[in-house]
Formats: sequence, structure tokens, C-alpha cells
Amino acid sequence: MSIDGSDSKRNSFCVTAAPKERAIVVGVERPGAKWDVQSSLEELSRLAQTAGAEVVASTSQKLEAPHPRTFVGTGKAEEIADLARSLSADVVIFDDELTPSQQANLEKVVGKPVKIIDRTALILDIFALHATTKEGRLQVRLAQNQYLLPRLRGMWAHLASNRMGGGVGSRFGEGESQLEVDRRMVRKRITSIKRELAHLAEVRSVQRESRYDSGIFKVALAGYTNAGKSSLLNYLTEADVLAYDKLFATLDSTTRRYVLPEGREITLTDTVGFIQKLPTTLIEAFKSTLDEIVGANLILQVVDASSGEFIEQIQAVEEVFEQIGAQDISRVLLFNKCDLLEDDTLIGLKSRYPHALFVSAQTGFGTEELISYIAQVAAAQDKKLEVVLPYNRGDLVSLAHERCRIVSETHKEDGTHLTVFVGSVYLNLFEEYCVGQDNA
Ligand SMILES: Nc1nc2c(ncn2[C@@H]2O[C@H](COP(=O)(O)OP(=O)(O)OP(=O)(O)O)[C@@H](O)[C@H]2O)c(=O)[nH]1
Ligand SMILES: [Mg+2]
Repeated sequence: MSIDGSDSKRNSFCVTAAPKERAIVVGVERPGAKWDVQSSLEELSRLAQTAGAEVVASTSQKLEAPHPRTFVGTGKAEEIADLARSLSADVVIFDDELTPSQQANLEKVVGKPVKIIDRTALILDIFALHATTKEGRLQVRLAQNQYLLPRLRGMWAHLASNRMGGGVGSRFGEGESQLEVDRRMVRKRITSIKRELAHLAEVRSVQRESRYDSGIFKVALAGYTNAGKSSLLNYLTEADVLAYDKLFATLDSTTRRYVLPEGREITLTDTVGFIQKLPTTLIEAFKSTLDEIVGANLILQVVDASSGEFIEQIQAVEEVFEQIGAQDISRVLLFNKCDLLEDDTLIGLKSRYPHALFVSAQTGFGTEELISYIAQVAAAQDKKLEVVLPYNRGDLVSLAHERCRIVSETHKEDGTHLTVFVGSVYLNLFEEYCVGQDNA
């Protein structure tokens, strides 16, 4: 994106290829931290690679609390500066969010032209690379501008260095002159992006509220990035969503209809992946995409069973569910990539998580159980009705076929006689024709 809000230079940030930027990743080990610093740095390195950099060194420091001026201690900052010089690094990436002044101070210590960025900027960068739809790009631009606002002074140094190189962390405000960037402009831009997004969200909610869609049972695939959400959607619905071994492959949600074996139609939605320390600016900016999760009747919380950090990943995802207000929606843990597990490991997992489901999007293992689980949850709220639908209500007969579970159907002179399990949202449509009911 371009910082002036125009998309005219959008293509320019895609052309950041060769030579790869050389990155140093830096972490801080704090007492009581949930995530092991080494595995967090490994994840940061994968993020850096996804953004197109080559990680040439990784370093960390044990600290009680971040240093207010330079985040790491002064000695460590000097050490990083030496490392950057000796390895000809182009960028130093910190695993935690830096304050604008820490960023500026570190830039002074490490010296130009080495860029100092943090995990948030890196994630925003990847999002900028991967956003494809209008809404996705707007959401990224909103998050970028919100991140930029308190950092305008610091970012000016970046903007200057961008012109010298581009690359990781530089998809902010490409080609922009310093003078053009001021707080008022950024605020104005934020307001106008929000307005555009609100308009798109309105259009989407009108679509959602169309008569039939409002009652359809909605299932969302949500979870840590790279867990296999898109692969599962592809396996189940032949959706052809991009799935690959990179972080944040998917930014835009994709919804597909799926017909359960009993005939009832549901929707399955693939959503943007989560990550530990997910920037709050992104959560706010991606609100309308995340609404797909909040609006679901059932969340399949996809977990990469083969990851050494799956417990921390489950926790990180649950924290995001709380932040977006999805904590009370029915959800089930869905361990994916079970094809990569030894038999003993799988047995151990099953006894540890007796209510979870176990699948492989690669081999299809466990997907039948998954589908019958979804069918069971979808039917749980249903009421069994006996109805006689007159022949001028063919629309309700179709609705019963598409959205309900039909037990029996006979055609008589007075109309179509159905014994049918009806979801609560459709009850009022059928009740008028009801000749008997029970709650079985
Ligand atoms: N072995 C194995 N690999 C899998 C399975 N499911 C997904 N993968 C691989 O895991 C990687 C990530 O899969 P995606 O489907 O893109 O994951 P995602 O959850 O959509 O990731 P984001 O969109 O980045 O959040 C890809 O390389 C897939 O081929 C599985 O069941 N078994
Ligand atoms: Mg995906």
C-alpha cells in the first residue's frame, strides 16, 4: 500500500525480491513468560522468512522487565550493533512490540542503514503482502496507519531508508515524502478507511441476513496460523483456497456451502490465522473478517497436532477468542495433521483430550467423524414437527430439504406431509402448518 492511501503504487511493494534482506532476530526471556523464548524466536524467524528475509542470527537476553530506553539492556544493544555490522545485517527484528522511543533509540545505537522493526511491523508487512481482496487490503491499511500514528517521527527514518532499499518492514508508506506524512493526515486517512470498511461490512451483513442465509448453520474453521484450516476446507469442499507452508497464507475468509449426509446444508468458513502476541491493531482492523467467527454457530478450533507448541498455540488462540467476544460460542478442538503422529502419540492425545476430534486434511483420516459431529451439533437445537404444507408452499418444502432433517415425507391431497427436525430460526415459518410436535 501507499501511505497516501492510494493503491497506485501497490504493485511496487511486491517487487522486493532479490537480494534477500539479512535479518537478526532478538528476543527477551522474562520470568513467567508463557512462551519459551527459543521457540518464539523460531516462529519469528519463520515470519521473517515469510516476509522475504534471510535470518542470519538469533539472540536473546534474560531480563526482569524491558529496558525503557532500548528494550534490551544497553550492553546487549551494543552487542546487537556489533553483530549487525559483522554480519552485514539489513534489519534487526525484535520479538516484542517496541515503543516508538525504544525503536528510535535502538536505531541510534545500531546505526543506519540498519532498520529496527518489531514483531508487529513484521506481521503487518506479511499481511500487506498477502492481502488480495479490497476488504483485506483496507483492513491492512487501517492496521498499518494505526501502528504508524504514534511512530510518525520514528517512521520518518524508515521512510528515508526505504528509498535506499525497501524490503522487510518497509511496506509502510513506500515512496512517500517526509513532508506529506503528518499526524493529521494519518488520522484523516484512518477515518476514511474506517468509513469504507463500515460500508463493506454493511453490504456483507445485508447479504448474510438474506432470508435463507440467516438461518443456516454456520461452522467456522479458526485457529493458529499454519494449523491446516484452509487445507481442511479444501479437503471437505474442494474449495481451492490457497494453502501452503507459510504463516498467514490466508487473510480473507472464504465460505463454502456443505451438504451434510442427511441433506441439510451448512456453511463452512475458513478464517485468518492467529498467532501469539497478535497485534491489537490487527484484531481491531480485522474486525469484520473476525466477525465470521463471532457469527458462527460452531467453531472448529483447528490445532496442528504435530507442533511442539500446540498447547501454547491453543492458549494463544483462546486469548484471541476472548478479545473478539467468541469465547461463549460452541467450539471443539480439532487436532489436524494426525498423519504425522506416531500411533502412541495419537492415543496419548486422545486420552488427554477426550472431547476433541482428530483428523488429517492430507489423508482424510477422521473427517467422517468430524462431519457426523457437526451434524449432531446442528441438530441439537432442532424440534421435531409434523407438518402439512399446502402445495402453494413449495418454498417451505425446499427449505425443509435444504436446511432441516426430514424423517418422512408423503404427498397427499391436502399437501406434503413431513415429519421434520426444524432449527429454532425456522420454527415460526413451519408452526402455522404444524399438526403435531415433540422435542425428541
Ligand atoms: N502432513 C500434513 N500436512 C498438513 C495437513 N493439513 C495441512 N497441512 C500442511 O500444513 C501447511 C499449512 O496448511 P494451511 O491449510 O495453509 O494452514 P492454515 O491454517 O490455513 O494457515 P494460515 O492460512 O496461514 O493461517 C501446508 O503446507 C499444508 O499442506 C495434514 O493433515 N497433514
Ligand atoms: Mg489458510
